[in-house]
Amino acid sequence: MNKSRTQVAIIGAGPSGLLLGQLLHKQGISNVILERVTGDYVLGRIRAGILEQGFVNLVREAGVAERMDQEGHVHDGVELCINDQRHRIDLKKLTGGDAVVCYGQTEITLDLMNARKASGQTTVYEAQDVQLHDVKSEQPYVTYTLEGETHRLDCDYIAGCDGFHGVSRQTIPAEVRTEFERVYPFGWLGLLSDTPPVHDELIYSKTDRGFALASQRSSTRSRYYLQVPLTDKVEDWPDDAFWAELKKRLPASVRDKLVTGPSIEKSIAPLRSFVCEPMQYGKLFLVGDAAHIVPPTGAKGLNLAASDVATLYKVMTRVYREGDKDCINQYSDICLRRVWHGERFSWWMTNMMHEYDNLDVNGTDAQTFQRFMESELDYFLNTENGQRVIAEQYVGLPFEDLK
Ligand code: RFL
Ligand code: PHB
Repeated sequence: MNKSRTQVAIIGAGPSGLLLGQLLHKQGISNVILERVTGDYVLGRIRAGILEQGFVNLVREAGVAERMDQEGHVHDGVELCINDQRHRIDLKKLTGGDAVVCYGQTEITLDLMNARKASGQTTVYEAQDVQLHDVKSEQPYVTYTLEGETHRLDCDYIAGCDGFHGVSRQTIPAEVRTEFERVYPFGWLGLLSDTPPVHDELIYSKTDRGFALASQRSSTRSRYYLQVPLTDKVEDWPDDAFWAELKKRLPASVRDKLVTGPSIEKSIAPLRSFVCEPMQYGKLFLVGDAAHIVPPTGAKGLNLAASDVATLYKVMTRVYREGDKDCINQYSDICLRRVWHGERFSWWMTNMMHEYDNLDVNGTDAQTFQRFMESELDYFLNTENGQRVIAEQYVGLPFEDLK
């Protein structure tokens, strides 16, 4: 058995694991990342595009912001379009100066990977059968297999940054965990293409045919989504069919500006709200998608991961700098407070913006539910107070400090 030691073992080299690793490294806290797949595979997953200010600040603190600051686009506003009626939420004006940055998760991940390589820290890609041991004891450790050989990594703490399907959450005994879940009766079909975006800001569009989102990665790369039934497969949606349906769901005033082209990536993501409580058990901390999932409608997933990272980074810094281990107990409560705000906002946005067919929704028949949502939209889009509530949450609530 090959043995090694580090202060913090990080499971998963997604944005949570890589950002945490970089921040800890800056504080002189050693860490090793164990990742199940290859770096290229991680970079091939097309996901988030919208970063809150809190996320941006954290990337700057990690010293990895150069390209994001150069190439990211600041968006001062966002559009919600309801049956062809466009409403622009002026994020900057309504929040007193906040905005969001459009810069893809793929690019952030690449920047973090490069910074980690340059700093000489260890990342083990293709680590198989990762298992967490003795997480309730003073000597936790992780085992894994690499190229057929078993390895043991001893550590002080373990950060479970291994996403929704990872092993870390399962390590917390079922009787200690409470899981909250809502699975939605539809998915999002996403398409990435090297075509100029149809509009300079994001458009979330609700129509009788279903929801659509016009997003982007740069002035030459677009990302679009369509609400689709869960039974649909990517093969059911050749590019031409995607573009034709998207056109029908975009507001008439931008529809004709849509530039189409071959897809670079196309995939269907199911929509889910999920929270695991608590987020800490002994020496194990759950971070990001390992502990919680939101439907993408509010653009909150990656941003909630960032607030967990910020909290764990502060906890670890205090533990190693000041020897104060009591602050560990604050981790779960601080994270969960912000997580539930993000969960509620994403659930609410999803309810308001999607078509629910004839399914029974939250115990209400679809027709009645539809009226409730129309009334919500009428109030929140046509009053300044309502728009401010959306704006404040879209740009992200503040990060909470340790006591
Ligand atoms: P990740 O990105 O899932 O990374 C987890 C990593 O752990 C590895 N892993 C393991 N490693 C070792 N051993 C094991 N047993 C392992 N099991 C898993 C995995 O290979 C992976 O590399 O979680 P992380 O780092 O917490 O990051 C979370 C974000 O990826 C996620 O919240 C966002 O992408 C969600 N999301 C969005 N978030 C936003 O803030 N803004 C957005 O605009 C936004 N758009 C989206 C999204 C997610 C989407 N999909 C496909 C789910 C749009 C979409 C379509
Ligand atoms: C994206 O660009 O991928 C994106 C943007 C906003 C969302 C979800 C996804 O709400």
